[in-house]
Amino acid sequence: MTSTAAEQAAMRRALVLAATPGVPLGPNPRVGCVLVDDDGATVAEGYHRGAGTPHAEADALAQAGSRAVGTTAVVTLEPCNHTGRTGPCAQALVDAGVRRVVFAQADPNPAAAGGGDTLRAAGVEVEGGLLVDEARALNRVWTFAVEHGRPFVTWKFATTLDGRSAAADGTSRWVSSRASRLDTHRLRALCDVMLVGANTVAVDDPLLTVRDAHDQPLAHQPLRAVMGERDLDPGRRIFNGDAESVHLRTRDPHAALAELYARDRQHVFLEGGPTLAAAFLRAGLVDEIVVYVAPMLLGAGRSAVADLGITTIAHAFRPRVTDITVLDGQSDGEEANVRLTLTPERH
Ligand code: AOF
Ligand code: ZN
Repeated sequence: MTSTAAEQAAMRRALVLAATPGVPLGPNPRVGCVLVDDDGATVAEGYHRGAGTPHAEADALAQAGSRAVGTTAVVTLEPCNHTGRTGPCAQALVDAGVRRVVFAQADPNPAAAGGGDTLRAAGVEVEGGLLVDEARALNRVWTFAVEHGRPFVTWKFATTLDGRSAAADGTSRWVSSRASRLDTHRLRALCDVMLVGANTVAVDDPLLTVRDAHDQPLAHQPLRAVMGERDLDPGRRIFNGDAESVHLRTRDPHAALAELYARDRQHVFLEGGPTLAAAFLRAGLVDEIVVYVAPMLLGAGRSAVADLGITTIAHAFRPRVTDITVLDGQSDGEEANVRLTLTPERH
């Protein structure tokens, strides 16, 4: 049996519930659940409000009470099968007398997967895959991190028209416009790690906290991570201020990401200099690129990225453009910048 029109409508509603604004970013996916009766009428709705709080199914079941008996649970993620921070949802649905379960995305988390089988074994009708693309997009970063066992990496940089990120004397502060810098803070707020190289910390001494992202609630500051073997002065700004920080004493991008994933981190915002960017690109560990292009020429100075070992045009790294946005600088008396978002082709 395939899903009914009422179940499809309920899934759309569950996706909206899952995306309820204000849910703090954390290690858990966003999940929504709607219980519908045989006539397709909504009995209860629920959604997950972040790690440690009830799962979407448990939230909906609590609203429904005894009215859950005989209903269909429409949920954006396969009900979990494990006792993690909370109990297993598959068993809770069985215990509540739910007759049928329709989910979108199969749970990629090996610790929690298998809820569909548990439900079937208990005699519940189960169907997966309804609006799966929408559900995966909703938890794009979580899905990637769980499937790859490492955080998703966004590399951000600002550049002049001629590919420079700093002038010959090292000055780089105002390559991009104020609008670009505000936009960067907004993107930083969506990540859970800000990563730079030890050289950047030694030379530029960035604070790396999220400021000016006031259009959205900031439940927590991303972790500030610095990577590299060289010793650093504990007085550097990254080790101070109102956010956690860590020094990863490795030059290997794989090792750094493994350490961050072990700390439950899923989205790294790579803001390091050209050397760190090149190391991640060479390792195939850049999953998204955000670049701010400023209408400025330097003709000399630091390149935005270090040597990638490419000597002929046929070997050029050619990411695909997924978005082009003009950031208007006019109100600040500045020229407009262009933000490009790109994704590497995967073979
Ligand atoms: C959620 N919310 O509504 C559902 C989840 O640590 P726990 O116990 O919260 O379990 C987290 C895992 O449970 C998560 O990675 C996912 O695999 C599964 N389902 N998680 O946070 C929910 N249904
Ligand atoms: Zn669950």
